[in-house]
Amino acid sequence: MKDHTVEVTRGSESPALRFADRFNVAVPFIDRHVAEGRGTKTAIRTLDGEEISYASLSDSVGRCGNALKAMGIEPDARVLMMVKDCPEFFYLFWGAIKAGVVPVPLNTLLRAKDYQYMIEDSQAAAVVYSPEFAAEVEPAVAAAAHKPTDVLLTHDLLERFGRFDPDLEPHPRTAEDDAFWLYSSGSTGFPKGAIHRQRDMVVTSEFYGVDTLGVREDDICFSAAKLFFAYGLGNAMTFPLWVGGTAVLAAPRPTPDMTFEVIETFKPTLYFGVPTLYAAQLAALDKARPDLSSIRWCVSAGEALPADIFRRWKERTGTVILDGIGSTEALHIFISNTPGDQHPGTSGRMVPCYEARIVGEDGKPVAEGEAGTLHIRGDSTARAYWNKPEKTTETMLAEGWLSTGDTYRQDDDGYYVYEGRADDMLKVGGIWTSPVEIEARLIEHPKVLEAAIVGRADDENLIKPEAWVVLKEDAAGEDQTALQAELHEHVKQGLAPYKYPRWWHFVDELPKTATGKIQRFKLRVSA
Ligand code: 3UK
Repeated sequence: MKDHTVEVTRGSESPALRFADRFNVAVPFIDRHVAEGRGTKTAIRTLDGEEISYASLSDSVGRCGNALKAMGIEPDARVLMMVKDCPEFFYLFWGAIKAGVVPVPLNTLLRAKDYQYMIEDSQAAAVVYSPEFAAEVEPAVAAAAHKPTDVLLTHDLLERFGRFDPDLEPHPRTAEDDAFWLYSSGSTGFPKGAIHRQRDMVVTSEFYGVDTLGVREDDICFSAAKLFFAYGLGNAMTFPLWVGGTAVLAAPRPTPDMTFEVIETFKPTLYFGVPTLYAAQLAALDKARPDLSSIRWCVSAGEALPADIFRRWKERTGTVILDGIGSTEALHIFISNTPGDQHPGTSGRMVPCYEARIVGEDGKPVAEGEAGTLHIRGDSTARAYWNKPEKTTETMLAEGWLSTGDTYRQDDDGYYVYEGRADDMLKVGGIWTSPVEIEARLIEHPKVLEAAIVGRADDENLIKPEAWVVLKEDAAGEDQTALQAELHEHVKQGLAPYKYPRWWHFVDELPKTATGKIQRFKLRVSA
């Protein structure tokens, strides 16, 4: 087989991939299109009016890889990316991979102390960021005990481009070698770097992208979920690049107005959102009448899509939302509704190439129809968490199984039904939120003695943080409305903006176990 190629065999039952012995994944995703005659085709369009062809993309990727090499960044070293959705994200991500460097896209909504942790944990060789995030990135770099060799803005990296050759020999890799990391939040609130291999993006693009969703060369993909999120990375980067389609990138925060404007302007054929946004868009559709007719399929992931939103969306727009569950560790969606088979209120069925089992507390498969923890197996799952051997053992099980930490059951027709998280983490707007982290921030306030955060469903049936607060004695008599405003501001100042509690309760004490652990499940039921 020719170097850096992959063969796809689609039998009647088990589609299979075969990789060349020497395989750098930047070649089939980027360079292949020029070789296949797609050089002049548009790979990326942006809200700012940029149009990037496949030939230009391939050149910029090569230049960027050469720039990293010239900076002295060695193969296997990590480059942290706090980069907004823009073409430079593609150049840096793929340039790094082509040069054998490991890109690590980070959530751009985080705060300095989160970035400091990630700089130290990853021992990053370089940090590249968009100017919009300077106020959080710069103090993080200054405070970090580990000093990256290079810290630079995306446009500084670009300025260096002119000086570099677009031709870059792909660093020799195999399909099994590491390619990139994505940080995922854990129940302690400490992020864990999930290590993904060269083959993983090929697996998700073929089996979810092409096989399940039906992505094709004439598709225009728009993802409201940003590229730093494994969901957005697949939707707006790997899927269109795999088939030679077009990605539409928009940096601003995804609101109903922004997403409707992008859809009307760029006429995407595939649209990817999260349940919270679909709910907000539905509310906005009471007044606005955007033309959404370009869309062939809508996709939802990140948290469960309430059946009611599915129905109202279909009624209003005439398009169908395909809900599917994915994770950072699996890279993309592994159980899904499909164009030919939708069951609202369920996550659907297995994506080809993945297997699932539902196990009880004893680790053994439950009886048919019973709920338990979902384990999955497939070729795109992260091989380990960086530097977290215990978390790796807990999550990446024997024989390739991955524990999702989600509680699932199969209904009578075999569709997978989501029943919630096994632990206390909450998903807010599709993003993992640790109750412990919000509690810790609340406790920093001089008037707060103790705090507990639980998830509570709002009117749209979407989860938001709810706070139970025990005040210090001298604050106990104060006006609760004023206190609430003060604490709200305090949380918003210290944490990513989506993490503030939407409901507040001031109580005399919190329910605790004998060993002093807060019993959050008791607060969840008493709301
Ligand atoms: C939850 C869902 C019910 C579930 C993701 C698509 O969300 C993604 O990755 P994360 O690592 O979170 C994973 C966890 O989120 N979840 C995701 N989708 C659904 N729960 N229904 C759903 N449809 O708890 C899961 O374990 O942030 C989603 C593609 C790639 C992704 N990384």
